[in-house]
Amino acid sequence: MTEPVLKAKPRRTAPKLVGQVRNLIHQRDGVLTHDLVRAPGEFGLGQVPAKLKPDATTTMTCGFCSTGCGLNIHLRDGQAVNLSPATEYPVNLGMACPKGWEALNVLDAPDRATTPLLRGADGRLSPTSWDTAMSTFCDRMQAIQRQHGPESVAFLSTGQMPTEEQALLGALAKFGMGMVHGDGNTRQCMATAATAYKQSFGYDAPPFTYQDFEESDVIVLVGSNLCIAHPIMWERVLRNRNRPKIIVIDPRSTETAMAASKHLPLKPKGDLALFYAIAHVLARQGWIDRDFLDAHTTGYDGFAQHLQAYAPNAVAARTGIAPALVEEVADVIHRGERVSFWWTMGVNQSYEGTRVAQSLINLALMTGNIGRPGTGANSITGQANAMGSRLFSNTTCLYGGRDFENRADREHVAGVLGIDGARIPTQNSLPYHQILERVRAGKIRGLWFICTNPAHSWSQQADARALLKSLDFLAVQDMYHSADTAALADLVLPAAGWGEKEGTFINSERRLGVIKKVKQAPGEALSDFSIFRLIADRWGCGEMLSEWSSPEAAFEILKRLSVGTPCDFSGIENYLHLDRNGGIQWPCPAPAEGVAGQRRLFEDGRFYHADGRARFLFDPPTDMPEPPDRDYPYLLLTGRGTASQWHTQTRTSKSAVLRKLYPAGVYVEVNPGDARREGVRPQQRVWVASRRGRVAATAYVTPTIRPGQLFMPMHYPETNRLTLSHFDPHSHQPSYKDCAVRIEAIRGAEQRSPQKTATEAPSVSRSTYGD
Ligand SMILES: Nc1nc2c(c(=O)[nH]1)N[C@H]1C(S)=C(S)[C@@H](COP(=O)(O)OP(=O)(O)OC[C@H]3O[C@@H](n4cnc5c(=O)[nH]c(N)nc54)[C@H](O)[C@@H]3O)O[C@H]1N2
Ligand SMILES: Nc1nc2c(c(=O)[nH]1)N[C@H]1C(S)=C(S)[C@@H](COP(=O)(O)OP(=O)(O)OC[C@H]3O[C@@H](n4cnc5c(=O)[nH]c(N)nc54)[C@H](O)[C@@H]3O)O[C@H]1N2
Ligand code: SF4
Ligand SMILES: [Mo]
Repeated sequence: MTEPVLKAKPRRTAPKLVGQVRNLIHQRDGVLTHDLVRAPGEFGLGQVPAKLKPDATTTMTCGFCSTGCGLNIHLRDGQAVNLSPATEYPVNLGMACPKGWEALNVLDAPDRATTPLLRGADGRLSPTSWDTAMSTFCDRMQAIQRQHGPESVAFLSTGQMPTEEQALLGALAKFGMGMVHGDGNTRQCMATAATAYKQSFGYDAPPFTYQDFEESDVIVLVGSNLCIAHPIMWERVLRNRNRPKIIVIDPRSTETAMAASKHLPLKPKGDLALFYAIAHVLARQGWIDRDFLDAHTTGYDGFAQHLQAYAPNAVAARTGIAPALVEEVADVIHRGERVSFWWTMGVNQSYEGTRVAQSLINLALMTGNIGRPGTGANSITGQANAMGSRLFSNTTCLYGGRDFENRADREHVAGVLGIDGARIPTQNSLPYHQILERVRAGKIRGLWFICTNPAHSWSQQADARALLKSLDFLAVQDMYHSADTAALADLVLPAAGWGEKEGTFINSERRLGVIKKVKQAPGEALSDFSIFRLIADRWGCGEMLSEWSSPEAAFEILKRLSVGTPCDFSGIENYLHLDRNGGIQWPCPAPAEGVAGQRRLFEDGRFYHADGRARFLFDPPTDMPEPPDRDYPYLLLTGRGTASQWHTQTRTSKSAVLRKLYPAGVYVEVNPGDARREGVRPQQRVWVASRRGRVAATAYVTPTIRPGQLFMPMHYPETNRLTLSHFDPHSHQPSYKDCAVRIEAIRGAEQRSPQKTATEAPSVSRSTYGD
């Protein structure tokens, strides 16, 4: 875990050269030798480096992706010294990806925020006390509200904090501080799946359990690069003993596509037409489950009518998939006994993503592939606690999937919390992009970002940054003062990260898992939970939130809030209960006895709409708002680059090990034919330009990208300078994976400036804007 020492220095005390040489050759002791000594680790760990031998271990959930692997933390004197994947944890069964292995190391970094930072009259951020930070935060936010009304300040949070912190923030901001608008980075990520499920099933409920990866005989992966984005879920696929047919639907020949039985390299955004065409064949052949449709769904007949226009040959131009291949895939789905459909950002991040997600839900419903082992219409979540934020952050819904605009829901929540119902806003929050539009209109003037880094991750960066800079007050709560958004802030609040605080996460299969404090946060950094409590006290609403005294106390409140909703987890006694069971999936109503370790939803065919039936929802495909044209002839795809990079890289760039596993600077993948035509050689520096900006990148010439398309990973700040801000009309999720660009080789001096190596560039998340 610690960085290997590569060179052993000869002892300076050696008196003579000959002694030094002898020592060099025969040295039996030294830094390196010490580092290599191993010892029985005990606690079932096998051998471990002797100097990291633990005196205790504890298990907690990983803090990066939504897989939610269990990690065994090795402790010495109560502090984490090392970790290894937990063999008994039902999610990962002893496996972890590079990020999990390095999770502790990214906590120690020179750019950790260790004190609050306040922008002074000189325009610079300087350290300040918590006391000043709190009074500044409250005074400035309150002054804006006094002048411009309660709706003039808003917050934007995250799927990467424990549910307890998300929920306390939701109560503080909306019931305490009087904010109406608050959204999160979950909008960039999961809003489409959440909306699709709500409309189709009546509740935001991914139905699967990871065991389904092992039980299917047909696995359809849509817009999901599981091998690098969810490597341990992919490992679960590899454990499947049914020799499953794996069908990958992705414009690129991704790592996952290469490992599939069949890859459909569809034209970007050809999904809706393709899934309607597959459904058309199923309907035409009578390959449907009539009994299931009659008993458990509504709207199939209208859907069947809609499908008539989507014969495979009628949509081939739009999908780029030969009709025979569509027939073949329909046949595979028909023959499969346990067919599961999985999707991730290739679906969610689309201007028509909600309907695409529902076109997959429709396929599962019409073939009766739901509620049985190895089946389902399954959205894979992204961030460690995306599911917690979807249900309990008080952003897109009132706690537990309730509705701000429903009086009974508000009164219920007020009753559970023992607060005055009038404190609960009567309207839903604006979605993220409309909050930014209100900033543009001068109506929102104070913003508070918590655990998200939009100055890198939001689309159309020049515009996004201009909006952030136009604010009267920008507060950023982050682990690292170097985070791109923190660098623009008026006030930076230093936060403890994963491993430095307590709480629970909800993973992709609805499993609640615990995280624990196994390390001291650096300097004066505080857990987000403590920061929210400090703000509550200073704002004057501490009393109202007095029951939220600790994460575990907040967990008790959440249990009460979950009662009466599909995600009822009031049967979970406490953190220890989660710990003993390797996490517990919702629902888990009280009493918990008899609740199985692995569960999927809808086994009884009852969905969450009042009539118990799932809905068929559909619309015709719409046109891409910015298709390639003469000036910008390529379509830019974006997404994850490697298993070792996390989002805006504030965390993963801090690990020397991870830095060796990915390219240091931004690159663009170009098809060999296109490269030839554009005169671009492998590794050459190129300009990639869209209508919104131009960035320099290194060309990776590769046949994994189709002609006419380019791919850039989202982990580099350059990528979102090119993307176009446009959104799904139902979910308001950004469509990050389609905009028109052009590419040209850089000529002259700049071409010769070599790319820095990974180790020379410790932080790629730093902006190169020069602002
Ligand atoms: N290593 C690593 N793992 C991660 C993350 C990370 O940053 N790094 N982030 C986590 C998070 S928050 C998320 S949301 C997930 C994302 O996980 P994924 O969604 O699997 O990752 P992406 O690469 O964004 O997108 C998946 C694929 O969509 C394809 N795609 C683009 N356009 C289309 C289209 O029109 N149709 C179809 N069918 N496919 C298309 C892209 O080519 C890409 O291969 O990963 C999680 N895991
Ligand atoms: N072009 C393009 N853009 C994309 C995507 C894409 O595919 N293409 N994907 C989108 C998706 S799916 C997502 S999820 C977003 C992710 O976008 P972001 O949320 O902006 O990305 P992160 O780098 O995860 O930012 C998290 C921030 O929180 C900080 N942090 C970490 N832990 C803690 C904590 O415990 N407390 C506090 N206070 N701070 C903490 C980190 O240092 C970091 O600055 O990006 C989106 N942007
Ligand atoms: S797969 Fe996800 S949860 Fe598992 S170790 Fe890797 S980052 Fe952590
Ligand atoms: Mo995400």
